[in-house]
Amino acid sequence: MNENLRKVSLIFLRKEDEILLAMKKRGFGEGFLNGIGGKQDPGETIEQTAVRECQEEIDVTPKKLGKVAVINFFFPEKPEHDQQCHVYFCEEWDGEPKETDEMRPDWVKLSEIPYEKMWNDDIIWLPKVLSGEKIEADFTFDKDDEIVDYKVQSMTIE
Ligand code: 8OG
Repeated sequence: MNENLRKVSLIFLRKEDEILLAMKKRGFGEGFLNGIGGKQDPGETIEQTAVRECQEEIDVTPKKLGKVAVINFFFPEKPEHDQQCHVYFCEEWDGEPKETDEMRPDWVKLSEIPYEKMWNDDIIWLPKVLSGEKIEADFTFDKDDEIVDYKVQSMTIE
């Protein structure tokens, strides 16, 4: 695991055959549908980041998180975007997902996930974790955010 990368969190709420995706209204990934998350603040564990971001972005407090992936994103031409994303599924939470200035959440059927509206790496790894696999992955992007190289393997840590 690369300990030097900035860490970000990503949570997908799940219920029955649906997953919560949200349209990012501003910032990195604007316009994409995604789970809920963001950058780790100093002094936080990455799980604390995951909970705080969920509270801030959709007004929901996760009660239990299950880590399903750790993904390193590399942008050799924009190294300031390099980050390590810790991905969680959550099936128990307090509150109802609400739209905020950052995110517009919506429940989506697992069989109808609109990968064309998501980051272009998601179609490679998200189906694997949705089918129960835990993974570690590296993705490298070019200056136009196209994937130039990637590796996905079963999670060996945690
Ligand atoms: O705080 P900030 O807006 O930078 O957070 C970015 C969010 O986007 C964070 O939850 C991590 C997530 N994210 C990336 N890259 C990718 C990606 O390639 N796929 C998905 N699904 N999420 C990503 O930073």
